[in-house]
Amino acid sequence: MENLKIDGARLWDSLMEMAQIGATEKGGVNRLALTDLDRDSRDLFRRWCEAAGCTVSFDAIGNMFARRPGRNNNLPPVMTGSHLDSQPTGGKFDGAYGVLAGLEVVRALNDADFETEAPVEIVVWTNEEGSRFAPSMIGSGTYVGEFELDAALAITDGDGLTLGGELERIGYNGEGCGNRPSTAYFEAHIEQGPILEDEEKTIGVVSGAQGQRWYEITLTGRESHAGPTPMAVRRDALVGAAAIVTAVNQIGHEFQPGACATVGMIESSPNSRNVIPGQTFLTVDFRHPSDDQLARMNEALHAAAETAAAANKLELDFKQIWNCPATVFDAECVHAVRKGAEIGGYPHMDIVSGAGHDAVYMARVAPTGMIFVPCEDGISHNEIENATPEDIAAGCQVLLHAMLDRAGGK
Ligand code: HGY
Ligand code: MN
Ligand code: MN
Repeated sequence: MENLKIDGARLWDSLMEMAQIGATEKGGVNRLALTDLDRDSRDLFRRWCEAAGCTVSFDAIGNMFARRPGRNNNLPPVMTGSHLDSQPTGGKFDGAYGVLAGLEVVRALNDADFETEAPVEIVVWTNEEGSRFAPSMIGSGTYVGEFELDAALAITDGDGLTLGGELERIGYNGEGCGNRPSTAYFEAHIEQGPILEDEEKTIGVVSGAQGQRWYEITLTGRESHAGPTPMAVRRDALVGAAAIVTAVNQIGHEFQPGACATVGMIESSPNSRNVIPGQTFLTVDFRHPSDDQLARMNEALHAAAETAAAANKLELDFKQIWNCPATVFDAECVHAVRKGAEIGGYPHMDIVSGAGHDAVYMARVAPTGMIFVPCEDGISHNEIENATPEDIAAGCQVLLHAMLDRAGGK
């Protein structure tokens, strides 16, 4: 079993071919969830899986499952996967790597005519990024019961299109959704941060992921003329939003070590240069390895928003739209990943994921582990995101070992 080898060149070629779908000028991808490009990437993945002898199905939230039979198909499958949707200015590797590493494992097992004891499944999770439809990880979250299916299907994008309607439009609305027993779930992913590169490690043995909370804040003041309206009587919604943006950054620094705090989106209306903004909308993304600290950051944000609204005579609508607590992965799966790195002779280290992943939700219903590989300068969610063929291959080799450790066979 330990002599089985993945084909790094084949994996790299598949990644580069997948990256053509939604390719951007700067070398990244723009493949938002449930767009025609997402459909095209799913179609390509499906063709490749069927050519590799898998049967492909998809559930009511569009999660795809490519199944390779084992010797005993009554056993729950060993699953691996990630996502094909990207950020609007995303990279070639975020998500697609985990999906295509899973396909490469299947291709390598086929080459070796190796029959696993338990069946193997590769998963493509719907809307992991949470960019077009918020929050993140809706496909895996619905699969494990964190989100109610009808509520998830009713989520709308910025143009008012529903997730369910878009799923039907691209033809990936299947039947049923719910976690089936799984022997184990592994996900390969680029680290999306600088630690592995700084520490000169090839493999990150991921022990878990930090917690995260998402907010939507709307401030309503009064539009009025930028000229005749005296400063003292203004109700300027953008001044209030600016105070909150500053407060978010201060909270991020205050709750070190560990906190991350980001205002990713801000909209101001009517957005005309000589009209005092009457309404602003902003999003906040908080992260921390400790749920207690996240709760305290939440209180600090609430207080800062109230103060900013009062100081500018604004109405405040403050919504926490998502709370995903910190996750610890299954010790046996973490050990299987570490063992895989040792078998491959790859320098490795334990690491906690700064990003959210579908593995975070799968950890609620199955023994789960993750494998990280470095990305150049730790940059991700950016079109210049890059990784080396050698690291990409190493992570996939470790994935193969870890999956076989759980799936058995010969
Ligand atoms: O936001 C995240 O951590 C992930 O990239 N969706
Ligand atoms: Mn990802
Ligand atoms: Mn991402």
